[in-house]
Amino acid sequence: MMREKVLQALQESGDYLSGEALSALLGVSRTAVWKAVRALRAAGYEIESHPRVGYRLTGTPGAPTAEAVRRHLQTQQLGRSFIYRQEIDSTNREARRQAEAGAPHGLVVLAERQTAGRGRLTRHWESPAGTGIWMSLLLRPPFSPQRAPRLTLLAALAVCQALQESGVRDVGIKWPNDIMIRGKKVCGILTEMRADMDRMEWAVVGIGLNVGQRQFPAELAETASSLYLSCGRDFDRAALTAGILLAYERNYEILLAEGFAPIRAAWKENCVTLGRPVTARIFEQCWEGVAEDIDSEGSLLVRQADGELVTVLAGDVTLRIPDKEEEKP
Ligand code: BT5
Repeated sequence: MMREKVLQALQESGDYLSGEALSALLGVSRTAVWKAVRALRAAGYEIESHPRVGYRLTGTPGAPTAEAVRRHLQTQQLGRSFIYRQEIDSTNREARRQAEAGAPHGLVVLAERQTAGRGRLTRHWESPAGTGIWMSLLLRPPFSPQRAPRLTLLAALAVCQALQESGVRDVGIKWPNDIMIRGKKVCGILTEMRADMDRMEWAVVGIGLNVGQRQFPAELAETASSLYLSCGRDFDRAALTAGILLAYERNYEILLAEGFAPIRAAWKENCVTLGRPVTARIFEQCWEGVAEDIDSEGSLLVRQADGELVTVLAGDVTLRIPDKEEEKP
Protein backbone atom coordinates (compact mmCIF):
# COMPACT_ATOMS: atom_id res chain seq x y z
CA MET A 1 0.00 0.00 0.00
CA MET A 2 1.27 3.48 -0.84
CA ARG A 3 0.66 4.62 2.76
CA GLU A 4 2.96 1.92 4.12
CA LYS A 5 5.64 2.75 1.58
CA VAL A 6 5.58 6.47 2.34
CA LEU A 7 5.62 5.71 6.06
CA GLN A 8 8.58 3.40 5.68
CA ALA A 9 10.53 5.94 3.65
CA LEU A 10 9.89 8.66 6.24
CA GLN A 11 10.81 6.35 9.12
CA GLU A 12 14.03 5.33 7.47
CA SER A 13 15.08 8.84 6.63
CA GLY A 14 14.30 10.23 10.08
CA ASP A 15 14.57 13.66 8.46
CA TYR A 16 12.88 15.75 5.80
CA LEU A 17 12.18 14.08 2.48
CA SER A 18 10.96 16.23 -0.35
CA GLY A 19 7.76 15.33 -2.18
CA GLU A 20 9.88 15.08 -5.28
CA ALA A 21 12.34 12.64 -3.69
CA LEU A 22 9.46 10.53 -2.37
CA SER A 23 7.70 10.38 -5.69
CA ALA A 24 10.95 9.44 -7.46
CA LEU A 25 11.75 6.83 -4.81
CA LEU A 26 8.33 5.20 -4.97
CA GLY A 27 7.69 5.77 -8.66
CA VAL A 28 4.38 7.59 -8.18
CA SER A 29 3.11 11.13 -8.69
CA ARG A 30 3.52 13.83 -6.08
CA THR A 31 -0.26 13.90 -5.75
CA ALA A 32 -0.20 10.22 -4.78
CA VAL A 33 2.46 11.02 -2.17
CA TRP A 34 0.35 13.86 -0.81
CA LYS A 35 -2.71 11.61 -0.61
CA ALA A 36 -0.73 9.00 1.30
CA VAL A 37 0.52 11.66 3.73
CA ARG A 38 -3.05 12.84 4.24
CA ALA A 39 -4.22 9.28 4.96
CA LEU A 40 -1.35 8.75 7.42
CA ARG A 41 -2.25 11.96 9.24
CA ALA A 42 -5.86 10.83 9.44
CA ALA A 43 -4.59 7.60 11.04
CA GLY A 44 -2.80 9.58 13.76
CA TYR A 45 0.69 10.01 12.34
CA GLU A 46 2.14 13.47 12.79
CA ILE A 47 3.88 14.60 9.64
CA GLU A 48 5.32 18.07 9.30
CA SER A 49 5.41 19.57 5.86
CA HIS A 50 7.35 22.55 4.68
CA PRO A 51 7.46 24.03 1.21
CA ARG A 52 10.78 23.12 -0.46
CA VAL A 53 12.14 20.83 2.30
CA GLY A 54 9.29 18.36 2.23
CA TYR A 55 7.85 15.96 4.81
CA ARG A 56 9.13 14.75 8.15
CA LEU A 57 7.62 12.19 10.50
CA THR A 58 7.38 13.65 14.02
CA GLY A 59 4.91 11.40 15.78
CA THR A 60 3.23 8.06 15.46
CA PRO A 61 -0.07 6.88 16.94
CA GLY A 62 0.42 5.47 20.39
CA ALA A 63 3.57 7.57 20.86
CA PRO A 64 4.82 7.02 24.40
CA THR A 65 4.76 10.64 25.51
CA ALA A 66 4.77 11.37 29.24
CA GLU A 67 1.06 12.07 29.09
CA ALA A 68 0.16 8.97 27.09
CA VAL A 69 2.20 6.69 29.34
CA ARG A 70 0.72 8.23 32.48
CA ARG A 71 -2.76 7.28 31.28
CA HIS A 72 -1.74 3.62 31.50
CA LEU A 73 0.70 3.79 34.39
CA GLN A 74 -0.04 1.71 37.50
CA THR A 75 3.27 2.01 39.30
CA GLN A 76 4.05 3.79 42.57
CA GLN A 77 7.48 5.11 41.63
CA LEU A 78 8.82 3.93 38.29
CA GLY A 79 7.95 6.43 35.60
CA ARG A 80 6.26 8.90 37.96
CA SER A 81 9.04 11.27 36.84
CA PHE A 82 9.16 10.98 33.09
CA ILE A 83 11.22 12.77 30.47
CA TYR A 84 10.04 12.38 26.88
CA ARG A 85 12.07 13.70 23.96
CA GLN A 86 11.55 13.62 20.23
CA GLU A 87 15.26 13.14 19.75
CA ILE A 88 18.21 12.51 22.03
CA ASP A 89 21.78 11.21 21.77
CA SER A 90 21.09 8.25 24.06
CA THR A 91 18.48 7.85 26.79
CA ASN A 92 21.11 6.10 28.93
CA ARG A 93 23.38 9.11 28.66
CA GLU A 94 20.56 11.49 29.54
CA ALA A 95 19.56 9.32 32.52
CA ARG A 96 23.17 9.36 33.71
CA ARG A 97 23.28 13.14 33.42
CA GLN A 98 20.02 13.32 35.38
CA ALA A 99 21.38 10.90 38.00
CA GLU A 100 24.50 13.00 38.49
CA ALA A 101 22.28 16.07 38.88
CA GLY A 102 20.38 14.35 41.68
CA ALA A 103 17.24 13.05 39.92
CA PRO A 104 15.15 10.61 41.98
CA HIS A 105 14.86 6.83 41.91
CA GLY A 106 12.24 5.89 39.36
CA LEU A 107 12.94 8.55 36.73
CA VAL A 108 12.33 7.30 33.20
CA VAL A 109 13.87 8.90 30.11
CA LEU A 110 12.30 7.97 26.78
CA ALA A 111 12.97 9.24 23.26
CA GLU A 112 11.32 8.74 19.87
CA ARG A 113 14.71 8.54 18.25
CA GLN A 114 18.30 8.18 19.42
CA THR A 115 21.14 9.61 17.39
CA ALA A 116 23.80 7.72 19.39
CA GLY A 117 21.93 4.72 20.82
CA ARG A 118 24.41 2.28 22.34
CA GLY A 119 24.72 -1.41 23.05
CA ARG A 120 27.34 -2.95 25.30
CA LEU A 121 31.05 -2.32 24.64
CA THR A 122 30.26 0.84 22.67
CA ARG A 123 28.33 -1.08 20.04
CA HIS A 124 25.73 0.81 18.05
CA TRP A 125 22.01 0.43 18.81
CA GLU A 126 19.74 1.14 15.86
CA SER A 127 16.97 3.45 17.15
CA PRO A 128 14.89 4.93 14.31
CA ALA A 129 12.10 7.43 14.95
CA GLY A 130 8.67 6.37 16.07
CA THR A 131 9.15 2.62 15.88
CA GLY A 132 10.58 1.51 19.20
CA ILE A 133 10.62 1.95 22.93
CA TRP A 134 14.00 3.51 23.67
CA MET A 135 14.02 4.19 27.38
CA SER A 136 16.18 4.25 30.48
CA LEU A 137 15.22 3.67 34.10
CA LEU A 138 17.13 5.49 36.81
CA LEU A 139 17.39 3.41 39.96
CA ARG A 140 19.07 4.01 43.28
CA PRO A 141 19.25 0.43 44.58
CA PRO A 142 20.10 -0.18 48.21
CA PHE A 143 22.60 -2.92 47.43
CA SER A 144 26.20 -3.47 46.47
CA PRO A 145 27.59 -3.10 42.94
CA GLN A 146 28.22 -6.86 42.73
CA ARG A 147 24.45 -7.21 42.56
CA ALA A 148 24.09 -4.97 39.50
CA PRO A 149 23.68 -7.84 36.99
CA ARG A 150 20.41 -8.61 38.76
CA LEU A 151 19.03 -5.31 37.48
CA THR A 152 19.59 -6.50 33.92
CA LEU A 153 17.95 -9.84 34.60
CA LEU A 154 15.00 -8.02 36.17
CA ALA A 155 14.63 -5.93 33.03
CA ALA A 156 14.73 -8.96 30.74
CA LEU A 157 12.10 -10.65 32.87
CA ALA A 158 9.93 -7.52 32.98
CA VAL A 159 9.97 -7.10 29.19
CA CYS A 160 9.16 -10.77 28.76
CA GLN A 161 6.23 -10.60 31.17
CA ALA A 162 4.86 -7.38 29.70
CA LEU A 163 5.00 -8.85 26.19
CA GLN A 164 3.29 -12.04 27.32
CA GLU A 165 0.58 -9.97 29.01
CA SER A 166 0.08 -8.18 25.69
CA GLY A 167 -0.50 -11.50 23.99
CA VAL A 168 2.92 -11.97 22.41
CA ARG A 169 3.89 -15.61 22.15
CA ASP A 170 7.24 -17.41 21.91
CA VAL A 171 9.12 -14.73 23.85
CA GLY A 172 12.28 -15.84 25.61
CA ILE A 173 15.36 -14.44 27.30
CA LYS A 174 18.79 -15.16 25.90
CA TRP A 175 21.37 -14.67 28.63
CA PRO A 176 22.24 -12.09 29.67
CA ASN A 177 20.41 -9.24 28.01
CA ASP A 178 18.48 -10.19 24.89
CA ILE A 179 14.79 -10.79 24.42
CA MET A 180 14.15 -13.14 21.54
CA ILE A 181 11.13 -14.13 19.52
CA ARG A 182 11.66 -17.30 17.54
CA GLY A 183 15.42 -16.87 17.34
CA LYS A 184 15.50 -13.15 16.57
CA LYS A 185 16.39 -10.30 18.88
CA VAL A 186 13.56 -7.84 19.55
CA CYS A 187 15.02 -6.18 22.62
CA GLY A 188 18.40 -5.44 24.21
CA ILE A 189 19.28 -4.13 27.64
CA LEU A 190 22.22 -2.01 28.75
CA THR A 191 22.85 -1.46 32.47
CA GLU A 192 25.34 1.11 33.66
CA MET A 193 26.10 2.37 37.14
CA ARG A 194 28.17 4.47 39.43
CA ALA A 195 29.16 2.91 42.71
CA ASP A 196 31.71 2.79 45.44
CA MET A 197 32.87 -0.47 47.01
CA ASP A 198 29.72 -1.27 48.90
CA ARG A 199 26.91 0.82 47.50
CA MET A 200 25.52 1.78 44.16
CA GLU A 201 24.98 5.48 43.84
CA TRP A 202 22.80 5.02 40.81
CA ALA A 203 22.11 2.48 38.12
CA VAL A 204 20.66 3.17 34.70
CA VAL A 205 18.85 0.33 32.98
CA GLY A 206 18.43 1.02 29.26
CA ILE A 207 15.81 -0.93 27.37
CA GLY A 208 15.57 -0.92 23.59
CA LEU A 209 12.50 -2.71 22.26
CA ASN A 210 11.76 -2.94 18.54
CA VAL A 211 8.04 -2.41 18.09
CA GLY A 212 6.92 -1.08 14.73
CA GLN A 213 9.82 -1.58 12.34
CA ARG A 214 8.74 -2.87 8.95
CA GLN A 215 12.29 -3.82 8.09
CA PHE A 216 15.86 -3.56 9.35
CA PRO A 217 19.10 -2.37 7.82
CA ALA A 218 20.82 -5.17 5.89
CA GLU A 219 23.40 -5.89 8.62
CA LEU A 220 20.62 -6.62 11.16
CA ALA A 221 18.06 -8.27 8.89
CA GLU A 222 19.16 -11.81 9.80
CA THR A 223 19.31 -11.35 13.54
CA ALA A 224 16.81 -8.66 14.53
CA SER A 225 13.04 -8.48 14.53
CA SER A 226 10.26 -6.18 15.72
CA LEU A 227 6.94 -6.96 17.36
CA TYR A 228 5.25 -5.96 14.12
CA LEU A 229 7.35 -8.37 12.07
CA SER A 230 6.98 -11.20 14.61
CA CYS A 231 3.30 -10.78 15.42
CA GLY A 232 1.94 -9.10 12.29
CA ARG A 233 0.25 -6.25 14.11
CA ASP A 234 0.90 -2.85 15.62
CA PHE A 235 1.27 -2.26 19.35
CA ASP A 236 0.41 0.77 21.45
CA ARG A 237 3.84 1.82 22.63
CA ALA A 238 2.49 3.94 25.51
CA ALA A 239 0.54 1.02 26.96
CA LEU A 240 3.47 -1.32 26.46
CA THR A 241 5.86 1.12 28.15
CA ALA A 242 3.55 1.32 31.17
CA GLY A 243 3.31 -2.49 31.20
CA ILE A 244 7.09 -2.90 31.25
CA LEU A 245 7.43 -0.35 34.05
CA LEU A 246 4.78 -2.10 36.13
CA ALA A 247 6.42 -5.49 35.63
CA TYR A 248 9.82 -4.03 36.52
CA GLU A 249 8.52 -2.41 39.67
CA ARG A 250 6.78 -5.62 40.79
CA ASN A 251 9.95 -7.65 40.27
CA TYR A 252 12.09 -5.00 41.96
CA GLU A 253 9.83 -5.08 45.02
CA ILE A 254 9.97 -8.87 45.13
CA LEU A 255 13.77 -8.65 44.93
CA LEU A 256 13.94 -6.22 47.85
CA ALA A 257 11.42 -8.10 49.98
CA GLU A 258 12.24 -11.74 49.24
CA GLY A 259 15.67 -11.74 47.65
CA PHE A 260 16.81 -13.07 44.30
CA ALA A 261 15.44 -16.64 44.50
CA PRO A 262 11.89 -16.00 43.17
CA ILE A 263 13.25 -13.73 40.42
CA ARG A 264 15.82 -16.31 39.42
CA ALA A 265 13.10 -18.97 39.22
CA ALA A 266 10.84 -16.80 37.04
CA TRP A 267 13.79 -15.78 34.87
CA LYS A 268 14.78 -19.41 34.34
CA GLU A 269 11.27 -20.32 33.24
CA ASN A 270 11.52 -17.74 30.48
CA CYS A 271 15.08 -18.44 29.44
CA VAL A 272 15.90 -19.95 26.04
CA THR A 273 19.61 -20.44 26.81
CA LEU A 274 19.51 -23.04 29.57
CA GLY A 275 19.91 -26.68 28.69
CA ARG A 276 21.40 -25.86 25.29
CA PRO A 277 24.86 -26.13 23.81
CA VAL A 278 26.35 -22.65 23.70
CA THR A 279 29.47 -20.72 22.94
CA ALA A 280 30.09 -17.93 25.43
CA ARG A 281 32.57 -15.20 24.61
CA ILE A 282 34.00 -12.26 26.42
CA PHE A 283 36.87 -10.36 24.81
CA GLU A 284 39.44 -13.02 23.82
CA GLN A 285 38.04 -15.70 26.12
CA CYS A 286 35.69 -18.34 24.83
CA TRP A 287 33.92 -21.30 26.40
CA GLU A 288 31.92 -24.09 24.85
CA GLY A 289 29.54 -26.33 26.68
CA VAL A 290 25.98 -26.71 27.84
CA ALA A 291 24.39 -23.74 29.58
CA GLU A 292 23.35 -25.36 32.82
CA ASP A 293 22.08 -22.66 35.15
CA ILE A 294 22.50 -19.13 36.41
CA ASP A 295 23.92 -18.59 39.88
CA SER A 296 22.77 -16.25 42.61
CA GLU A 297 24.62 -13.31 41.01
CA GLY A 298 23.11 -13.92 37.60
CA SER A 299 26.27 -15.42 36.09
CA LEU A 300 25.89 -18.18 33.53
CA LEU A 301 27.16 -21.64 34.46
CA VAL A 302 28.47 -23.58 31.48
CA ARG A 303 29.31 -27.29 31.70
CA GLN A 304 32.25 -27.98 29.39
CA ALA A 305 32.86 -31.27 27.59
CA ASP A 306 35.54 -32.20 30.16
CA GLY A 307 32.92 -31.92 32.90
CA GLU A 308 34.22 -28.68 34.35
CA LEU A 309 31.63 -26.08 35.29
CA VAL A 310 32.72 -22.55 34.37
CA THR A 311 31.15 -19.34 35.63
CA VAL A 312 30.63 -16.73 32.93
CA LEU A 313 30.15 -13.31 34.51
CA ALA A 314 29.38 -11.38 31.35
CA GLY A 315 29.69 -11.71 27.62
CA ASP A 316 27.88 -12.83 24.51
CA VAL A 317 26.30 -16.19 24.02
CA THR A 318 25.46 -17.95 20.79
CA LEU A 319 23.22 -20.97 20.76
CA ARG A 320 25.11 -23.61 18.81
CA ILE A 321 21.94 -25.26 17.62
CA PRO A 322 19.77 -22.33 16.60
CA ASP A 323 16.03 -22.21 17.09
CA LYS A 324 14.27 -24.04 14.27
CA GLU A 325 12.57 -20.91 13.07
CA GLU A 326 15.95 -19.31 12.55
CA GLU A 327 16.56 -21.61 9.65
CA LYS A 328 13.49 -20.44 7.77
CA PRO A 329 14.37 -18.17 4.86
C1 BT5 B 1 22.34 -4.47 23.71
O1 BT5 B 1 23.68 -4.51 23.51
O2 BT5 B 1 21.55 -5.26 23.28
C2 BT5 B 1 21.87 -3.27 24.54
C3 BT5 B 1 20.94 -2.37 23.78
C4 BT5 B 1 20.38 -1.29 24.67
C5 BT5 B 1 19.63 -0.26 23.90
C6 BT5 B 1 18.92 0.71 24.81
S1 BT5 B 1 17.86 1.78 23.94
C7 BT5 B 1 17.66 2.79 25.31
C8 BT5 B 1 19.02 2.87 25.98
N1 BT5 B 1 19.82 3.94 25.44
C9 BT5 B 1 20.92 3.50 24.81
O3 BT5 B 1 21.78 4.22 24.25
N2 BT5 B 1 20.96 2.14 24.89
C10 BT5 B 1 19.83 1.63 25.63
P1 BT5 B 1 24.44 -5.72 22.84
O4 BT5 B 1 24.03 -7.01 23.46
O5 BT5 B 1 25.87 -5.34 22.89
O6 BT5 B 1 23.92 -5.75 21.37
C11 BT5 B 1 24.31 -4.79 20.41
C12 BT5 B 1 24.19 -5.43 19.05
O7 BT5 B 1 22.81 -5.64 18.70
C13 BT5 B 1 24.72 -4.55 17.93
O8 BT5 B 1 26.11 -4.75 17.76
C14 BT5 B 1 23.92 -5.03 16.72
O9 BT5 B 1 24.48 -6.19 16.18
C15 BT5 B 1 22.59 -5.43 17.33
N3 BT5 B 1 21.57 -4.37 17.18
C16 BT5 B 1 21.73 -3.04 17.04
N4 BT5 B 1 20.56 -2.41 16.99
C17 BT5 B 1 19.59 -3.36 17.08
C18 BT5 B 1 18.18 -3.34 17.11
N5 BT5 B 1 17.46 -2.21 17.03
N6 BT5 B 1 17.53 -4.54 17.22
C19 BT5 B 1 18.20 -5.70 17.33
N7 BT5 B 1 19.55 -5.78 17.30
C20 BT5 B 1 20.24 -4.62 17.19
